[in-house]
Amino acid sequence: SATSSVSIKDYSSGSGGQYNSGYNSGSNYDSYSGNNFGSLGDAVTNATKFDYKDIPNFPVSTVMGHAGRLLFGHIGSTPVVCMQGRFHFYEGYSLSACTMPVRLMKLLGVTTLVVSNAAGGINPSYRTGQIMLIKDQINFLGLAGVNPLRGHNDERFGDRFVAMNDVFDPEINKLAKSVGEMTGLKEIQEGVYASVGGPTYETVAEVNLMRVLGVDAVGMSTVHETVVAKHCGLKVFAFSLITNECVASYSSKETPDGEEVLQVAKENEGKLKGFVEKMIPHLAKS
Ligand code: R1P
Repeated sequence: SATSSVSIKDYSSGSGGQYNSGYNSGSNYDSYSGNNFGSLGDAVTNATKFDYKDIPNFPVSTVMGHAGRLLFGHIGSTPVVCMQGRFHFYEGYSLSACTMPVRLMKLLGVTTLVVSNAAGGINPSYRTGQIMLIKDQINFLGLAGVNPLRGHNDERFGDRFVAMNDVFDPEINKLAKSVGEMTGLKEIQEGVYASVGGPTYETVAEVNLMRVLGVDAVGMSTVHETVVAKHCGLKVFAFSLITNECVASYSSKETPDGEEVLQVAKENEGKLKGFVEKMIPHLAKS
């Protein structure tokens, strides 16, 4: 999200650059993948920017808050590729189209993918504005057979079967917690992210089901991106901004809406940018 945060992913490329990006990229790039946090792109210095619509065969962002731009530049001394805007299943794209940029980053030479997202808090102790470092994920679409790796396996990227128990590194999250605290983030959480197809938000019964299942935060992205990143051997660091507290009671008068998500994302962009700027050099080293 522009936010996608700036999802930053790290890429490594053969031609020698060392990038770190919100989405992962090639020559030791870190990449961000973005969502509703467009200003994360401001962390990228001397950025060269390409609108998705000008890149041949690239999908375009159709969701508010996702600018639809690919940035190449640096954070500190680390080369990064940054996606300002990601692609979601509910936009009508297949999961393989949604995750195509992850493979592009791999081909560019990215080594580490940083993924950010806006998520609803399922854990009753979570509050709007908190950051949750992702320690594990539940792939609801995947459990139902809708997986970006379904179909022919392209051996150039990875093996047919993919271990998913070791995607998120506890040591990186430990480091991220201390880096986050140093940059002024309060009450950083660490939890389980689950993705649903969207674009509908969750019913009360679904929220309570997810609580029983051990979900801490829910969204409509990220999980399929980390699947494809793991398949092609990228390191992954992922976090959520809790943009709303999911409604778990029929007596509540609250309802989630996209404007609120964007608003909370905007209010927190500055601190997320500081966090990502501090984390990238550590990720580039690890
Ligand atoms: C819902 O408000 C939107 O915000 C989140 C959800 O997944 C959904 O797309 O976006 P990102 O996951 O792209 O941050």
